[in-house]
Amino acid sequence: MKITSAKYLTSAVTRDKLIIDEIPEICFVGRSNVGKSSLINNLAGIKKLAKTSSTPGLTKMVNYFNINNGILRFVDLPGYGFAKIGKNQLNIWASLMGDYLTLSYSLKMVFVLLDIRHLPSQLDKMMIDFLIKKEIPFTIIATKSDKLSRSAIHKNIGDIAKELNIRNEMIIAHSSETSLGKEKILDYIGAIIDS
Ligand SMILES: Nc1nc2c(ncn2[C@@H]2O[C@H](COP(=O)(O)OP(=O)(O)OP(=O)(O)O)[C@@H](O)[C@H]2O)c(=O)[nH]1
Ligand SMILES: [Mg+2]
Repeated sequence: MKITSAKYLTSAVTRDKLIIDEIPEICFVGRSNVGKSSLINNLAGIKKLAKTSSTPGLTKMVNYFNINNGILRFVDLPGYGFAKIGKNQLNIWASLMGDYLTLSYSLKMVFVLLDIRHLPSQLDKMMIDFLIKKEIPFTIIATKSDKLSRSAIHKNIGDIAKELNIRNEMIIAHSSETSLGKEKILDYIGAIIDS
């Protein structure tokens, strides 16, 4: 698919502010700093649509973006594994995330982002287990692929797949710097919302 327009819609910090309607949603999860907001900007072709930062923990809310005049929404979820947040904040994060993932019935796909240079962490695995348990469809996006050579990309995808017990084809390599994988992800999203 082609993204012809992308606009920030709104943010939710509490459960009652979540959007519950029939518009298809694609959401992006992963640890802080993994590149969720950068991926959204890269797919939309707009540099500052979602705020990015080299300081982890920037996205604290559920941020909604209207794609192609309302036929689809992208949802940027707050990152996990940010060391500096307290237990209280962690609980708030977990309950907002749980509410979003269980209440959004028009959620079509969760993109779970992993840094291609590292094996999935305990928190990544917990997130994936949660999605499997709730039968929420997900696909892995291996981010920051510009940091590796082509052969290393291939090798690391194999290692991540093995660690998660999934097929290599369930992982898409991406780079927000070079746009590697961008068209593949957009075509994939197109197929998801058409089906
Ligand atoms: N080299 C490279 N850097 C990237 C890529 N994607 C993101 N980054 C950098 O990684 C940092 C974090 O990116 P964000 O997109 O803000 O990450 P996030 O997952 O939204 O982080 P939180 O909002 O804190 O959860 C920024 O400094 C980005 O420039 C990529 O594909 N390649
Ligand atoms: Mg972000």
